Amino acid sequence: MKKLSIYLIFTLLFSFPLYAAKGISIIDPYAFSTSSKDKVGGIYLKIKNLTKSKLRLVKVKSTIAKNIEIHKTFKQNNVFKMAQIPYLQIGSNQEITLKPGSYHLMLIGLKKQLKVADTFHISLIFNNGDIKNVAVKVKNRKVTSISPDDYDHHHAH
Ligand SMILES: [Cu+2]
Repeated sequence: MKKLSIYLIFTLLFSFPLYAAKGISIIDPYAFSTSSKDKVGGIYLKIKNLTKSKLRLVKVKSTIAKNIEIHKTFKQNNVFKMAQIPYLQIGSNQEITLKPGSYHLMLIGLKKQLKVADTFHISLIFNNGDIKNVAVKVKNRKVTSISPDDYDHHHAH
């Protein structure tokens, strides 16, 4: 009898996180700190699609910037460039990592300086109607290695 109840507790403990993770998970959203003059910034995070169908991240909103674009970084003639893409597709049971030098979310028209340890909120809108509201943590740029070209493109006037 005791064995059975322990078994049940274990089953509940281990099945709950799986159940809770079903759907879309947004993991470790962060942005880099900016200077007072910066009008752009990057947001990085991991998206897990645990649904049975492929998903598209189609829009990102926040009150901290006028606009948030979905960007990809690519290499052209040995120079890193970035471009806006209309959506980010994540296959069923797949994950995608937005990171410096790769896919990222670009804050355009920042309304507030991003300071280390601050947090701000963004809403990620998916094509299936799901909306994920997450807090983005601001990190010191120097802490993480970054391809400087990722940023220079937007800074070129
Ligand atoms: Cu960008």
